[in-house]
Amino acid sequence: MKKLLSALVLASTVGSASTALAAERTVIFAVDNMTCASCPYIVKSSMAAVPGVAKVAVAFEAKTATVNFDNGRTNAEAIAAASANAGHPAHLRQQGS
Ligand SMILES: [Cu+2]
Repeated sequence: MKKLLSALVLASTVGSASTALAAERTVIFAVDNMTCASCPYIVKSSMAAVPGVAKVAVAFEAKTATVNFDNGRTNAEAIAAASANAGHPAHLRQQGS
């Protein structure tokens, strides 16, 4: 678990530094099945594993995931599918710029 957490921290740090030139996009998903404290980590790691995803912030109480991604490399559907495959279907709630 410790290893997973540091990998996530590393992934978000590297991601946010490299998005300056990308067609960056932020969306908010409502995430299903957020039943325990481990769920945010599962959702975060599954979404962050999608190539093109730069940053994932999961809010356990709100049951939402805010995702930054490169619009040219992936899309909201692919990110939602990755979360669904991990047992947490995600529904697009809000589309940012
Ligand atoms: Cu859980």
